[in-house]
Amino acid sequence: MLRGLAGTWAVLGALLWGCGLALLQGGMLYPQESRSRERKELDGLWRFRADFSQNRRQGFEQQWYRTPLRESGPSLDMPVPSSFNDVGQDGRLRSFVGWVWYEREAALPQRWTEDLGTRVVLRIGSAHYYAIVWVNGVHVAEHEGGHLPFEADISRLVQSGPLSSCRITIAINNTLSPNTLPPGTILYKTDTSKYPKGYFVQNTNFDFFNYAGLHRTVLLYTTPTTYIDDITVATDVDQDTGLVNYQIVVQGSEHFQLEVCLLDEEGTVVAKGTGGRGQLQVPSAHLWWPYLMHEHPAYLYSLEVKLTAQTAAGFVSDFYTLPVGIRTVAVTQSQFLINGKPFYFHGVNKHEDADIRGKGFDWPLLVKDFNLLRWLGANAFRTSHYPYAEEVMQLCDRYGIVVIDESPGVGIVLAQSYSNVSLQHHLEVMEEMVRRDKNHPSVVMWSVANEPASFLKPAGFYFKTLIAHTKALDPSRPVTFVTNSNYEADLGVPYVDVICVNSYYSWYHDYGHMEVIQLQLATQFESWYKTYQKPIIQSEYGAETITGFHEDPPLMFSEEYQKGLLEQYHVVLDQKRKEYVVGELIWNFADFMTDQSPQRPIGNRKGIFTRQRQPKSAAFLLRERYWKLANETKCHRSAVKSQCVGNSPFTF
Ligand code: BDP
Repeated sequence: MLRGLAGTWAVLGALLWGCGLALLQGGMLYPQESRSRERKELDGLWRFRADFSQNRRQGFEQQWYRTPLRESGPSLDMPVPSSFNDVGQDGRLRSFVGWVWYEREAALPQRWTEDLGTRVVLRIGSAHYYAIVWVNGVHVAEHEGGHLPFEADISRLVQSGPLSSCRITIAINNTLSPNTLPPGTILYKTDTSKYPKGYFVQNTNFDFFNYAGLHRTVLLYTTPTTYIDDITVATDVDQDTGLVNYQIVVQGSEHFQLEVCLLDEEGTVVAKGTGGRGQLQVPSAHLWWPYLMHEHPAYLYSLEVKLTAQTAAGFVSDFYTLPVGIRTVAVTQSQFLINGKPFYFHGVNKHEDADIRGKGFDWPLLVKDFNLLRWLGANAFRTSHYPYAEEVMQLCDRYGIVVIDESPGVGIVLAQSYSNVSLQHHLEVMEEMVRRDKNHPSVVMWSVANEPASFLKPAGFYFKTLIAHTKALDPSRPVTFVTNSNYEADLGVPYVDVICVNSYYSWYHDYGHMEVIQLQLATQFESWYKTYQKPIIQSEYGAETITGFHEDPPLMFSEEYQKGLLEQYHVVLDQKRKEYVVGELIWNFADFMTDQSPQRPIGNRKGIFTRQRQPKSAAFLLRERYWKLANETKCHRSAVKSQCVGNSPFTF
């Protein structure tokens, strides 16, 4: 892991440019089953207890991890994956801040506990935010940050005695401080005439509910003790030949052989290689194209990796198959290019958010959301404001939905959150994020933050360092952060490749006055472009809308106002996309939960779909627009104008 003075990274970042992922140690491949690997999901009901003690430390004082949770007091049933906040009837749990304890027993197949050539790994997909893990009372892992996976090799523990099961205990703390990502502050209210003794609240500077718990799958998986630890691919295209540069890291032995094989979608071998790094050449390659940009979008090859190693116990093999999309990404002064062709982002910003489960991963919800995205004709989304589940990224690869992959750097507004401690943590989070998502062809850009106070003095150094580091980790993708600062005051934008701007004309400013949108938006684009000559994405715009509220002439909060506001934005976007605007992402895909406040009538209602994923009027407006944009791109690309029949979704 990255340690040392943050200042050195500005220099080091530049030096490492071109080395690619040189700083990452240890892989985080998605756990898959193969001839050499098994997995056992631990989803379902876990035992649960929130530590309501005054200092929230009773669990540590009484060592709740030492014995089964039921022996140290009452516990609840808690579903995993899910946030713990909305499943119960206890209001105190909904807004709980502090340590909660999860526990479950896992039955282990005999081979896992007896075969010393098997490595058993515990993997936690996401725990918000600080997590400590014990297996049978023994500390095995600790992790900071809620949205990225972490692992512990528990082989020695489960293979040291006659065990048929193991007890997994996970303590999670959702407290946010100025140095966490996202940052937050705990405010103690000491006026005893107003608040009881010890009263405190968690303050945050972001606009979504601070759900917590085990949000993604917890699982056990196996590999041989000599195993494929990491694979990195970077693709390029030379004329019509696809180039797949690969690098493989092996752990457990220095005496091994690697064979790689690239298969097309029919299962035909198109290229072969040996060794830990190399280049595969694919003549007449099928490129990975975004949805709606090609008749056969999202073409995925399979990179089959076979490791053979000589160990004391004889020969062992490990197998891992990685989906590979061959594509290039580039940015010019005014364009975003995928495979050398101009790409216009027409899509959404999302949240991981739904009724009852909060931020808990849910397959039906995932499939519904992707069906809606495709119904809408959206070709892209931003993972506002944190990395989403790995299964989401996999579907983006498979469906050709382009992703701006955002870190949890949201709400960086306090001077303290620009300290070296914060910066170091942010650098580490970028490492974890790039390590997890680097091989997804759908990911075309990294976003290191959303709406930071980028006009504050330390912001220049902070973003220069952070962006240089991210580029050093992955030289193949552009890097951005999303700004809402004034173009003259922003100290971070000089370092981005693409300018992403959020604005809420006639919503938070000049509210009720849609007639000012066109002028203000045109001024916004022209000011940024004149200053920087970089492509621009309108990364957020929108209006709060209560489904079923109708007002004509349009009034704020009605469906007509949301549509009207969007239409005003579209007039200017249509002018500027001919010049240097390369995308538009609506805020938001769906209504989502926030903290309670007088501005939020049970959450943020700027969705074009309700929280239950039903369309508001604006969804139909956007659907017509996005399909029109898609048809234009198609016509522009193929120059076969006769194929461009109207705006119908069904002409594509
Ligand atoms: C933007 C934020 C987003 C908010 C949105 C809003 O990036 O997280 O939810 O405003 O106010 O400033 O709806």
